[in-house]
Amino acid sequence: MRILLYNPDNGVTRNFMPHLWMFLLQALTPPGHEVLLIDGNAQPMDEAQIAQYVRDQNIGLVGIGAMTRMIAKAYRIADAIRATGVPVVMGGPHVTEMADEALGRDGGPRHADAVALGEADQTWPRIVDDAVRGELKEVYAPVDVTGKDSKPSLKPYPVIPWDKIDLHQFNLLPKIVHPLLKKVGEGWGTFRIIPVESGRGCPYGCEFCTVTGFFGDSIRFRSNESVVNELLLLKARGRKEKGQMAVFFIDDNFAINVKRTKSLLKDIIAAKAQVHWVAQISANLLRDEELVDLIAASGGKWIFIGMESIDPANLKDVNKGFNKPGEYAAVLERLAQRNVYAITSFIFGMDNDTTGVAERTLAQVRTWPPGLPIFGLLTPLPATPLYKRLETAGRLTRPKHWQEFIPFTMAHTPLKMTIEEAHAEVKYGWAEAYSPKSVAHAVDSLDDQPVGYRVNILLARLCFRGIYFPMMGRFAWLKVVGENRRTIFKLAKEAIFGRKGRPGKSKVELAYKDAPAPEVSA
Ligand code: B12
Ligand code: SF4
Repeated sequence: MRILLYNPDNGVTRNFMPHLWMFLLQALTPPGHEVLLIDGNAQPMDEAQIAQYVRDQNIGLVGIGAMTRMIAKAYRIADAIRATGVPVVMGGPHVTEMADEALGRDGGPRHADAVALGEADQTWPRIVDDAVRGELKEVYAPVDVTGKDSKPSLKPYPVIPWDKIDLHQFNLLPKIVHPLLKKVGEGWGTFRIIPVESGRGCPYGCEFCTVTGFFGDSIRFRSNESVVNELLLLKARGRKEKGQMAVFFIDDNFAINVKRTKSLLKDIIAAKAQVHWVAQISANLLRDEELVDLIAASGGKWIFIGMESIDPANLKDVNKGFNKPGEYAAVLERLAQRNVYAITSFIFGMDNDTTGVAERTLAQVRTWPPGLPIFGLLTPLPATPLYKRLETAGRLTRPKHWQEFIPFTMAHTPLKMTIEEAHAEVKYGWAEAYSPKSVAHAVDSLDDQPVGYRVNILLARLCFRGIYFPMMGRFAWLKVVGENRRTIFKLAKEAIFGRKGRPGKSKVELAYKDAPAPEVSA
């Protein structure tokens, strides 16, 4: 049977990396089937086009996965496919919580023939077998033989054949920057970020987060060997294609078990499996100097930190009191000393936020090492404790906000400002943090660093801008380049003609001088 796995586009901007679930389910598909993948972010298709594709390719089963914010698009696509007579199975965090909605059991229209609840590693082969026999059930739940909810172990973990998968749709480099990058160094033909998981689960239970409910609070890890082998495969492919192959460890909290993370990072270094990587780690776990040394030595470049707020009262409200705003600066300095920088994520519209929260936050951000601040609005995702609290308090203004997804728009009333004021705060945050002046400031603050680091922060800033300000088309990119031309020309000049004086080696490079460096340094 030919199976299509489809992930809808997010409707705002191009995703910077493919979705792991598609490659994972492809690897877990029983032999004898052909699995095709379409990521709507890389290959946009409307309902008519996808229906035509399904007919032309003689597809027998379609699997669709989506987060809450893409679910309306996912349902429209599913409806178009089902109209061709091909069955659709849906999975992922949204339909796990809202299975009745997908199956039309809540009084609304039906969008899916079957729904896979939770982690589908073990149920997917069953779904495929049932589809072949034409006996799809409505609901597939991961349960053990006694019927109890069971979470798949990540040992063993399937080999995802990254050396063979067609990745051309995921090259992140716009052609316009190729001349500049060629000057930066060898190996800049392509730049891809590949999702890799080393573990699942987070016990922290922040009020707005789906993860603790979805993956459970029992943390599961892959073996170090399995992760290292995956990195070696990716590294070999990057080298073969003379391109950059970076990794996003998509674990919700990559250092949730610090001892195990250190052991993994040491094994990566020992196996010379370093690639440049990004991971999500909560600030409280970054107090450990040895961990941060190992992050840098194993190729860690960017750490995503869910700071959420600089106000302890807000953090306590959302059950994230383990975040201590007083230590944010020290954490970021500790990383920056090792040339590791942070993606700092903030949420506005929290219950203790008042107008001016964006400027108050930015005033702190400006005193930190340069990074990539991002701003969002508190969003009640289905089945989270936050959703239940706001529903009980009668504060939801759009209880089914996902049915009409509007980017950066609140679905409940904040306590100390209006919805419009909260929207204005997010807009201000993005506009200020990514203004040409702020971009130039971030690049200049790395004046003592090699040009590669400075180009790195420039490109990252320009790309991240696109999370809020749509930058899909060529014109939008040209406009951004035009606005930042001074900084771009300055760096281009530096890359071509060089600069006086070379910065010395950082403390970490000296400490780990015997550790092999990542293949190509950014
Ligand atoms: C990586 C990631 C991203 C990436 C993008 C996605 C990508 N390209 O991978 C980035 C960093 C861009 C991102 C951004 C956002 N993310 Co995000 N992200 C994740 C993260 C950390 C990992 C996803 C992953 O690969 N997991 C591992 C795979 C194996 O798990 P999985 O995707 O759930 O798939 C399994 C099952 O769900 C199931 N399954 C999934 N799909 C399908 C389909 C079929 C047919 C079947 C049978 C089964 C199935 O089988 C898989 C194997 O068991 C998750 C949290 C998490 N741990 O999952 C959050 C998560 C998915 N993100 C979330 C959110 C809210 C966001 C943002 C909206 C945040 C924000 N406020 O801006 C943005 C929006 C992104 C966008 N622009 O569209 C929420 C979604 C909650 C929800 N109800 O939708 C999650 C769960 C985190 C959370 N805090 O709650 N995210
Ligand atoms: S630490 Fe992150 S993954 Fe864990 S519950 Fe909180 S927001 Fe979710």
